[in-house]
Amino acid sequence: MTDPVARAALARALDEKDLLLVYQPIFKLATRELYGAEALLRQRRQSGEIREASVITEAAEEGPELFVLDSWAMKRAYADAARWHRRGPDVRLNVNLSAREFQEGNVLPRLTDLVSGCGIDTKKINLEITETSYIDEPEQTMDIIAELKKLGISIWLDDFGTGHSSMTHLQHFPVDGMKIPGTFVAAITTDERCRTIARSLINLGRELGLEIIAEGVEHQEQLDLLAEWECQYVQGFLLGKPMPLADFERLIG
Ligand code: G
Ligand code: MN
Repeated sequence: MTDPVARAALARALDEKDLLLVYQPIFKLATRELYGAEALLRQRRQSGEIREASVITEAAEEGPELFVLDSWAMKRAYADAARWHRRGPDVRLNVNLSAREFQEGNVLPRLTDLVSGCGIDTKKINLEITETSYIDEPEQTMDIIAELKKLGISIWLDDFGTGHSSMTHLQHFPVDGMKIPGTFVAAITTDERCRTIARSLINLGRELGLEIIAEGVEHQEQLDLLAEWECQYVQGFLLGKPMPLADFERLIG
């Protein structure tokens, strides 16, 4: 871990429990029905202000704290989603998991413990693996993914196409879905190349039989293009911002 200030902030956040999750809704594009929500980590400042937790997550990314942080977020998200499911609505839960979890950190027993501890229906969990780092040890990763899938959990590639080895990941790992990054979606109406890239990614995902969520949808014109390309699911400020748990629970009724 390189930055001592960030590391201290992380230790304090884990200690003082000033972390929280917010939920951003994900919709079926064709019908505008709710599909699910992505759990996103936020930090509550002493002033009460809530902000993105990127300083903390970046600090955690390199050290052992990552596993503590991931476990904290998963435990909280699974407990929340188990409560939604007990009330009836069919809402998917997307949670983020660092690719590093597949190389070290015993993700399998930790995850098994977490899911059995809260009674969530594992078929409603989408694990998003961030694409930003190369997944080393493909064989080990493959075994873990196979076990996770046996538990009923779906595996998604987050920010697909921004990593160094996206196609290799698709080749080796039996993933269930891909997320088209907001950075691509942001330019689909203004940049010809970006439009081609995003449309091709959606076609690629469809031909591989994957589910697809386009992220970062902010404008109606973007939504219209994604609909024309038959992208299944959408997430973004146009449709719903990340919101506190209570607000999301009101949304699902
Ligand atoms: O890559 P990942 O899905 O983990 O990141 C999601 C992040 O993007 C969240 O922190 C969320 O607040 C942010 N976000 C969600 N929707 C939008 C959007 O429509 N526009 C922008 N700029 N950011 C978004
Ligand atoms: Mn994500």
